[in-house]
Amino acid sequence: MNSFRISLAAALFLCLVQAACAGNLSVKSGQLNMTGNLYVGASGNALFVNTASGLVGIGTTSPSQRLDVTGTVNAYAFTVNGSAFSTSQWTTAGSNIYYSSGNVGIGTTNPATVLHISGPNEGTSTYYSQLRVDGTGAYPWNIAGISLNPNGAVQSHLRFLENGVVKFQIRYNNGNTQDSKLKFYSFITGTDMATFDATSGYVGIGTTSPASKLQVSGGEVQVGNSGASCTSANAGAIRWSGTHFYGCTGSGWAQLDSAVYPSCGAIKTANPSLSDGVYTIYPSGIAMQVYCDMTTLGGGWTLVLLNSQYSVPPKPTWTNVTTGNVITGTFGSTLDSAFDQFLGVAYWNTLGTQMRVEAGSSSASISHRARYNFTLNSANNYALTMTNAILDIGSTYPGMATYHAAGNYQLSTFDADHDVYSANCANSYGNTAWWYGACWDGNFWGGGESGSHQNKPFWTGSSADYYDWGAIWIR
Ligand SMILES: [Ca+2]
Repeated sequence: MNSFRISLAAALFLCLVQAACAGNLSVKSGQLNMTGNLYVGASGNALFVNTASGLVGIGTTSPSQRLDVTGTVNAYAFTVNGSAFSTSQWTTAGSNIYYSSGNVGIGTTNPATVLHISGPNEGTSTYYSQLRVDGTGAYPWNIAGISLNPNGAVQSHLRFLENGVVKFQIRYNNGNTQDSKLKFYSFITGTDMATFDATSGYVGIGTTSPASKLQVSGGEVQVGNSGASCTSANAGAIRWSGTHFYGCTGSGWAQLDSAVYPSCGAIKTANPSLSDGVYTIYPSGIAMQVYCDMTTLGGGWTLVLLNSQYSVPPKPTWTNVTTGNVITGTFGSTLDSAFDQFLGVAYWNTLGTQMRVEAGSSSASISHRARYNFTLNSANNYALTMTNAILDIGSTYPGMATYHAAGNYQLSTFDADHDVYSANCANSYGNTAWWYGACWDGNFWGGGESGSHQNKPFWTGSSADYYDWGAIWIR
């Protein structure tokens, strides 16, 4: 079959005038007939008709469909087999579209839920992969929100997953149980960890049935300190500050717990205006009554040893002299002729770093007073170290420092001989406890009840330098 590549007008002219195409193109009964292909346009593709196959091309001379258009088609409408043409699975309903026969994936080809978003939807770390809901227009339409609306009054929830595994859930109602509670459920522990009762407004932590505005079960409530002032606005607030609880009364912070101080010095620091007397301290966490000198040399002195009655001195066992508080007589606020005391040496280092040693005819009439920095070495049977001497009253230093501490002698009791004497010095001196060497020079228990020495505190030596009253303090 021959083909012509001419313009339509030229073909018609040739046929009509020269009958040159009589075999391929003819006009019969007003109808133009062509047996070859039709090429229109300079390139022959403005319109192409393959008369053998019936395929029509626009913009192409190689149509593969009944109508093949290389370019854009503009039309009012298309129909397919008589129905409106559509390539979308979305269905149009008025101005709405919907899809109800499967899941929709955004960023995933395998949506696991009705709507499944995967990947960085904004492509930046600012937005991560998140569902964003904007509110537009004026109030109330500018409110952005997400509504969870289960079928009936059953559970609705937000779930938090880790690599596809559910870890945590915030849910309203519990499965099909309509309890009107918002619960914070952990899939890790399998429990509801916190509950907000939407009916009562009560909040429970560790309980799903809070009986108060806030109930915490199975654990502690820990509070801190913001430093806020206490006013009527925050009356009832509780805080922990330093080592104590405080409650806001509306006008100030009041301490709620009883004071717990390790020493008279700590009490003095917290309460500078207190006077001398008996106080309770907690040198090892256990309550212990001691006498505190709150005035001398700035106050804050804990009495650890007193010989004021020289009749029946304390005779502590080793256990008592280390962790006890041995008292003879009547302990109280009177320091003269009332009681003798030997507070356990295990506490001495916790009471302070300075030792004050003094002796005289009474607490009001001191003849000697010396101060030292001191330590007791518990690993060496509480051997005594006294340094940095300060003489406040008198002109001599106590034998306690010049002999017993200087010799680094250990503490001995009648049942624990740590002295350097062949026998036990404590047995020789009324079963009293002291840092005996062989045996003493300035022993605050004197001869004990042995009768060979005064049963009084000796400042130095063992002959004449004794007094009716002697005390050791620590700050
Ligand atoms: Ca001995």
